[in-house]
Amino acid sequence: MIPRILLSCLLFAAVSLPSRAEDGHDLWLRYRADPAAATVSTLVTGTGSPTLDAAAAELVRGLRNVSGREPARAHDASGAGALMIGTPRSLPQLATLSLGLERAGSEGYVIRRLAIRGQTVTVIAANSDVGVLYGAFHFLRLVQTHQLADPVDIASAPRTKIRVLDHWDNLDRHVERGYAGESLWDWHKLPGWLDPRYTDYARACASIGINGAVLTNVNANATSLTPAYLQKAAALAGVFRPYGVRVYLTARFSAPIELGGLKTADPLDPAVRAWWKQKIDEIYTLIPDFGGFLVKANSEGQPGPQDYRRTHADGANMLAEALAPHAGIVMWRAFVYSHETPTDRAKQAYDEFVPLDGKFADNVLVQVKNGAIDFQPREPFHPLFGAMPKTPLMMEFQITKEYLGFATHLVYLGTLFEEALRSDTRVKGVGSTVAKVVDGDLQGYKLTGMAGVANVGVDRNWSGSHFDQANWYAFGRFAWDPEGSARAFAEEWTRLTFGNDPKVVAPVVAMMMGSREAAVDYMTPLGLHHLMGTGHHYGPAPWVNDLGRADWNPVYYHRADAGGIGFDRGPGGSNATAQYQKDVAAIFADRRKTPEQFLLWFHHVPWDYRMKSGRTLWDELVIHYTHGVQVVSQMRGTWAGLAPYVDAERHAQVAAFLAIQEQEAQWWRDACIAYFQSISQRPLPPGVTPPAHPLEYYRALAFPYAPGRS
Ligand code: GCW
Repeated sequence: MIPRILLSCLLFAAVSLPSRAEDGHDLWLRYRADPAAATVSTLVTGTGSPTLDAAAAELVRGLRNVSGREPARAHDASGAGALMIGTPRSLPQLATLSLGLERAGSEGYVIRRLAIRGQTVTVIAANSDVGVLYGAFHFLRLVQTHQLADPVDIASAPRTKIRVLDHWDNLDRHVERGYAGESLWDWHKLPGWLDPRYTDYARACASIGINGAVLTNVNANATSLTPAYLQKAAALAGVFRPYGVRVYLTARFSAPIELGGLKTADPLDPAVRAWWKQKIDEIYTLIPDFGGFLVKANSEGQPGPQDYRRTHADGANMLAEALAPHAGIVMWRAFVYSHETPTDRAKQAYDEFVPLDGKFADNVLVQVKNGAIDFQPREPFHPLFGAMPKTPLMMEFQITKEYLGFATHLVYLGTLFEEALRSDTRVKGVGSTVAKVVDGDLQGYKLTGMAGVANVGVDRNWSGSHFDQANWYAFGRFAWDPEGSARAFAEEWTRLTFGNDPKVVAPVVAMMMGSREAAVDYMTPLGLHHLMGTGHHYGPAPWVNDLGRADWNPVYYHRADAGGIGFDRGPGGSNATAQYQKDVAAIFADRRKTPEQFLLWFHHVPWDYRMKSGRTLWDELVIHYTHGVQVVSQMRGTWAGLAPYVDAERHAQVAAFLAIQEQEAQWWRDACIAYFQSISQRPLPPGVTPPAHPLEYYRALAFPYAPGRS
């Protein structure tokens, strides 16, 4: 028998040792003990609701862990250091205070510190329960990042209404373009088993303002609309509901045929319309707050209204009409390109959708990728932004790094999001940014939204790597505020994830801020795009020229020949530049005015063309490729120097991943230089190391089991 004294020693050791593994599972909601953080003596709450209770529970959990002391609970402000949370309805005392609650709008919050009966109290107030929840998470962020300095008077309201994660998750749990393990949704065990991760997922989403999850892949499977699967989706909706996260599904356009036994899915056919109406009514009996549908139609083999010579608007409006009585919406994707259309793929979405402006029902948003090709490391902004004033366009970003090194490369996407959102469409003069299109400010959209293709899976750290969590985080923060700052979000995330020590924060933020430019350099510098391996999109394959459709081949995009390299999209070429507002078009159409980062996107340029640096294009290309690798080597060095300040577990994984990234960056650089040199026939600039292997070596590499395949 263990002596009692020893037992209590053991118990003490068990509770006092750092028992929480630093495996990344806690995301940015780590709530580690911090003697320097602000404390709360009493948490004051009024009448509860599932959402208000979730807010209170999160505050108790966070404050208890950070300060080591559980706040007392009360229903009336009492004593200094109290924290009151609620809406004027749940906590009537709040109605008597001058909080400026109109600033919070319907979903935002106010955080104020003020004196009540001579005692200083802090208030988190909102006009809705979910606003209180968002305020609670923001308060915890302020506590953990030491930003609660007096006076406190913060008001924040989301600038977009629909802030969703799009999960490209299949019912067999394979995640298309997913690099973080299988799908979180354990369809087979739903609805009976509710994995606690579902709650943690909802907490993470709510903490950054995400209010919707599209559960299923846009390459849709009609089975997700069968009664059995709707029950499963309803179970998830039940878990997410207190956190303000609504469930959406993808609608396979041919479902009336596949599930309903109809002969057609023609959106103007009365029987088809009746089928969808009945299906949608059925969904709402199970999920009363169902958000609606996301639809990929007539794109990459998906069925759609054009199969029946109907338009995208006909298809979207059919679903919208049935969803409208339930306040549901349709997010209809503009990612379309057709092999029957011989024009430049970059032009096709604009050509198809602009004529439909004004033809969509009020509860339809058209979801547009940030660029006109496909989530490349860098693309100019999509010309649809600004071009459809009568149709709400929502932004679609890709958080999962299909084209940016999968899970292992450290590539912070905040700067990509920021670059896209700050792009100036000029449709209403200078300052008509994409952010202002998306948040409705510019063209008066009533519905607004932002979608991010999710990067989460069952991996212990959710996103496949510690730093990939930052991309989920930054997406949510930008969806809340499209004019937010990538640097500010990187700093917040770093403090929440690795602590407030300036010795860590400054170098980590610097690494993050430079990381995406490095990836552009070692993969696709100067406007190059779509050079990746076939199918899995892993690694470089600029030589590929034998795929079924011209626009699946990298050679279609880079067009390198003895004379030069790049895709002529100016007036003498595909004239895609004409799809932009005229001042923007004039810049992109002129190779001297085009920013060099987009040069080869818009122009076919001679190898000996003089760049702004004075170097030839060929030399500049090689220098960019080389520089990208150098930056990754520097990131490795920086990270190695952080070993004393970061826990061993996370430090080791990031270090290992950076080593992989360095090798793969070198591979990208070497393979691309070897290939382009075989065409340019130019020597490398002096002092530049030649590729490690001959071109044939790179061409022969094969990766049949690369993850995330479609
Ligand atoms: O980027 C491409 C991906 C496909 C994806 C498609 C889309 C879901 O390679 O995997 O399909 O875009 O966005 O629809």
